[in-house]
Amino acid sequence: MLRFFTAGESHGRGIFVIVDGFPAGVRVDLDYINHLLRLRQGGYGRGGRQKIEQDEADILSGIRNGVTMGSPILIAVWNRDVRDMKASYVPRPGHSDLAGAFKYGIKDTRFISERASARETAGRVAAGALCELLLKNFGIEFISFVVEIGGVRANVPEKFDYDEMRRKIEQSELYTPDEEAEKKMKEMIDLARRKKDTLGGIFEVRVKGVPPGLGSHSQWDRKLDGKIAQALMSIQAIKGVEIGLGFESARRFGSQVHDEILIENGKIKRASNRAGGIEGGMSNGCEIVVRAAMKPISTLYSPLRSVNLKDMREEPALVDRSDICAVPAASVVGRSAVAVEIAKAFLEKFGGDSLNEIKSNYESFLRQIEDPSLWLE
Ligand code: EPS
Repeated sequence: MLRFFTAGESHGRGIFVIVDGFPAGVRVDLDYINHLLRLRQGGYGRGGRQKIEQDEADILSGIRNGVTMGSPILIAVWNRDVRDMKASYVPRPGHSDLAGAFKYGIKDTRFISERASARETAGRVAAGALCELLLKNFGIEFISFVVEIGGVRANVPEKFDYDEMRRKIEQSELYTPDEEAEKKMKEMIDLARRKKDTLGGIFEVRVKGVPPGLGSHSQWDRKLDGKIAQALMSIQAIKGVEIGLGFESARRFGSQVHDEILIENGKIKRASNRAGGIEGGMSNGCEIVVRAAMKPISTLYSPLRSVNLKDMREEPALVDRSDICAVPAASVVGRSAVAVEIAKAFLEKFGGDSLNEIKSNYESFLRQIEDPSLWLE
């Protein structure tokens, strides 16, 4: 079973991730991991912290001669801004501060926020990058981009070439393919900065090359859409997830929602992909399309009303260095979260201890699905 855990605090020594159950024999491209880590740090609207940090994966175990060993992989992303943050007693509305203070009976909210900080997502991106490297061996590719910031929507083509799209997104300061929308989004972020406010938005993750049959219809906790939703909802500041048409499917007739099944050159095809690649909790062979909504960052330079937990008097919330908008960064984290879930489901279906074993299981499954004469009747 593939799983991962992170450890570390925002201003502690670093962020650490242990990836356990990762198969042996996968070549690890460190530049690929570091590229995604640096993408996570970027995006217009990020705060001062990212000028200090230069996130890089320091692989401490599980890899020999550039190849995974099948043993736990420990990766450290060392922090540069290491310091003992001064105590803070005034919780920020929207942050973990007050809920954590109640939960632990602690007035100094740093005990909570140091761990709750989205800096932790550096570990998730390292884990996701490893999973992407595994899945590349099977032609599975990931991409993510920003589709909305502060109410400004990007125009995104339904179908696109992943390499071309990746180039476009990585050239954009907001990781969005629509240049016109990008200008307006930047204006909204500038406005938020002037107003000492923050902004959220929506990102999309797509996955191509996923074979049908990942996940399961048979039990609630094995459904692929449920697992992806949980992984995305667990990312700091994410408030909503949709798959395929998502909420829009609730507004349409069934005939405008479901994807017709056709036969083309003897092969099964779908007329559309409104389901976003998942039906009945299983991948159906179409591209996976997922979106997540991020709320605005909760540290405001013009703070909201709050209460000082030391003297129990009203006082404006803590003002700390923060981001105006971190939706581009969240799009990279979301992509990683989806990569981990697809890798887990992939290994559950084709699992083995080594890449070669997984390959032979995968190829035998492909032979089966391509030849319906082999199916039970
Ligand atoms: C983050 C680092 C943090 C914040 C952000 C994410 O750095 P600092 O707190 O030192 O400015 O920029 O964390 C939050 C938004 C939060 O609410 O905690 C990072 O590396 O992603």
